[in-house]
Amino acid sequence: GLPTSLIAAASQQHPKPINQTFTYGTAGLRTRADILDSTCFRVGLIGALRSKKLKGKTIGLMVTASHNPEQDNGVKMVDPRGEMLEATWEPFCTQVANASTDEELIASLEKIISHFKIDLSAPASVIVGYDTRPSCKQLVQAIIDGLSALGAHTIDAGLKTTPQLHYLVKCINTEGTPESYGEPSEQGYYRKLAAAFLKLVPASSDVPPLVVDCANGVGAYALTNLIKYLPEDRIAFRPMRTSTTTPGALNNNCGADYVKTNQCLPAGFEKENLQPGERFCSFDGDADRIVYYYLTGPASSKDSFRLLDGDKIASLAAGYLSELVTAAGIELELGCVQTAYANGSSTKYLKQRAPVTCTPTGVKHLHHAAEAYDIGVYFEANGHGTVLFSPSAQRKIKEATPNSPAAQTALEQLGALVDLINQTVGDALSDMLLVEVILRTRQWGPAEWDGAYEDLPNKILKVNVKDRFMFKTEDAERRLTSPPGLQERIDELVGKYKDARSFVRPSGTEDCVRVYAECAIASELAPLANGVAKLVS
Ligand code: 16G
Ligand code: ZN
Repeated sequence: GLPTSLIAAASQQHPKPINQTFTYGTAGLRTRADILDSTCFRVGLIGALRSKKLKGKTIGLMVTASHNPEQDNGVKMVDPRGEMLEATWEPFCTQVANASTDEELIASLEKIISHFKIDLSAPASVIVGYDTRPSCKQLVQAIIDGLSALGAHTIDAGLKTTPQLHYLVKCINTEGTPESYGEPSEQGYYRKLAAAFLKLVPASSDVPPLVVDCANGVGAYALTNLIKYLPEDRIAFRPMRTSTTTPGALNNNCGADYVKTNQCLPAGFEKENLQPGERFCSFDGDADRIVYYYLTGPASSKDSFRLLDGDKIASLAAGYLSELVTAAGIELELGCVQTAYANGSSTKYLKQRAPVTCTPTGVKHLHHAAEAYDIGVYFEANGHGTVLFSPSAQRKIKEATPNSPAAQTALEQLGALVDLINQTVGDALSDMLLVEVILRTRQWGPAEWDGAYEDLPNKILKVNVKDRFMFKTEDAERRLTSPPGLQERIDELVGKYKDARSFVRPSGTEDCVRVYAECAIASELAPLANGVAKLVS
């Protein structure tokens, strides 16, 4: 049975704050860092059980609160194939996190053990990574205390981006098998990405450096390291917002979320002598999201700013990949996956080229839907996304006999792309290299890329409500089923605007409801969005 006295003794060191409730949601468990200690200890316990359930396969725990403020933190679990925790475990995690006494804690663990028929004598192995937040060190110690209480083998991965941790988990579990995903080390990650990139881009070029806003987060470390593996004559970078130890700097007025939400440059960029036509991109705080942007005129003018968000990346990637598949002369179905937040113009553009699925928000939904295709391109508008190649697609790419030199080249490029693109989760570094490959190959600047379609003016508003759990959705979050009558009122309002669309959903990460609105005429956007927000509040 469980070592109950050991667990209780360890739990004394990590008391649960009273009157706090935690929920394992789309971002794992996430809240203010100063109330997260007990939760991290308990996630350590659960992590050990999850690994035991999987007969000692290594699972991952990542400590990060991504794009959220520096004083927040969170922890999420990574399954052995580098994917998000199996959803059936989420409510159990919530229960364990909320147990208010040691007896309740033990009982909630027993419940997991009996529900999932876990053999406690099985080994457990857990790898832990964390971002640059000052609270991480202490929270990681709490996790390790939880893991130790159940005797789990613990690997401290140190400072990592979220996608690097996903990569490591997958590598460890496939090491020495025919499905080996790569060398299970941070160096192995850079080597894999760099080797694939260098296969894909021509030797020399006079492309100006890519300006990278690292959000003052762990992406700054990762980019600095990655650069060592990429000769400057193949790709040059100008890293910005790399102050990872300046208190309060993380995600502050910079980063992918700031740029996407405010649809403007990171604060202060206008003083950086940035030129129209140059490529800029922003990572988020744990480097699993990326958005691009560029200027059409002086940085001081807000009208010069052009955003190339997750939807634009999806359109670029889908267009390029489908051409390669055709050129390679192989039969592979390419499909795209978006959420309701995808700009209507992007959906229209993609639908003319490939099947498109819409899923609820959250990577696990998109990832799962993308697995239905041979090549599944999934992106959230906020810049989280990747491309999945099914096992059979990977086999076809490897084993096909090319019927022309052009087909041979296309097959080689597809093979390199399988390695370049992080197959476990959206990855800012990997996605950045993918975009750079495509732009080089097409000899496009950002304006040519942007030319694919014109975004509809759009806006997301945050609305504070009494109880966000009253808001229930259907049809991939595009329609409300509750509160009763509200959807009809939204429909009526939306009907008054040209090419308008709006939806309302409860946030999975914050205590609020979000309103999305888009329409054809820019001046109508504010009245539409505010009108819907008013109906909601
Ligand atoms: C989480 C999700 C992200 C989603 C966001 C929506 C993962 C790993 N992350 O950060 O994909 O866009 O939540 O937040 O699934 P919201 O529910 O607060 O709008
Ligand atoms: Zn993130």
